[in-house]
Amino acid sequence: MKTVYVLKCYLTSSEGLRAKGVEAVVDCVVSEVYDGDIARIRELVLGILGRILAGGPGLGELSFDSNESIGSTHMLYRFRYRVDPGSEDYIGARVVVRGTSIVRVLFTFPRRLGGLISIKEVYDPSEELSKGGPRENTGAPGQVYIPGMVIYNILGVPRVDASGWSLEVSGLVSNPVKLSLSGLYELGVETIRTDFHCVTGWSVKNLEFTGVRLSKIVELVKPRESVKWVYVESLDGYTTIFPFNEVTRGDGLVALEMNGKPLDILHGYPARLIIPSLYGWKSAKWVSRIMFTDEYRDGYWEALGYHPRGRVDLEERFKML
Ligand SMILES: Nc1nc2c(c(=O)[nH]1)N[C@H]1C(S)=C(S)[C@@H](COP(=O)(O)O)O[C@H]1N2
Ligand SMILES: [Mo]
Repeated sequence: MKTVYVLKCYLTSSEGLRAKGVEAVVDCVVSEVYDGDIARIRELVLGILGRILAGGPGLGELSFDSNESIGSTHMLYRFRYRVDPGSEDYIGARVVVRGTSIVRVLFTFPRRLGGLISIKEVYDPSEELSKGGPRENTGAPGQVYIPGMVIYNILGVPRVDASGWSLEVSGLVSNPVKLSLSGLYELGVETIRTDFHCVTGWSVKNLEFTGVRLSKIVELVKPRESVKWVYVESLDGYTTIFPFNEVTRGDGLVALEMNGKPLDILHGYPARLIIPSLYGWKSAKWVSRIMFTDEYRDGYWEALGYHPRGRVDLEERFKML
């Protein structure tokens, strides 16, 4: 048996994952050649489990769950590991393949198995983000254009009462605000036409969104010098994060309308983010809170290995470090 080369493992989680029964995620960076032999993936998953579980892997059972492509460059394989084959509890394993390399293996732990984790280190995005300057004219590498947006609601569609809803904008700012729907309109709305790109590989051309520019909201709340990140929370418990400078230089929107009509509930009514330069998971629907902060923390998909920034032009699908 070949020895497993694990570069590093991180411990993480998010509110939304907890709501789905995942208490913690262990995210391991690996660098392994993959020649298409699924046995190699199984061997690797078991090998890493042996390293990260306090007390070793034991005599559990690893079973294949599903796989799919992520863009034209990546594959994602999902497995389950039952520590005790007699129990329903399992550790989920997500294996990220990029071209001919296995680059990441992530493990999701339910609460009852959280005690088995021996990893404590947390991910630091700063090195990763030192790459990549101004926007590249590369288009959307690895994407396929389709006629309309695929609707996602990983945590369900929340019940929304727009009259009671407000968007809190807070954190390290001198003027925190709570904006109602009419309050947002009073700030002044603009209409943009943009392509939209989901990290799984689909894109839609030329969509029309109307809303308040994020740069306008920045002017209003006045973030402190130390702000580096924008952390976003939604009514359904969804969270995401992106660098502050993507907001100040970009064309991001708190969108209230799509094609001249209020957003459909399925597309995030009453308000969602639209950040055209970043993959779609950063464009949180049913947004309820925008927090300016100096500290990085994983949102829902970031905790499952997705990139802290997610720039489309640089094809930042998964974390690399
Ligand atoms: N609250 C919430 N926002 C979300 C998601 C979600 O599941 N819940 N999915 C994200 C992903 S992965 C994508 S690609 C886009 C899809 O937007 P749509 O559902 O309006 O097509 O929404 C993003 N925002
Ligand atoms: Mo997505």
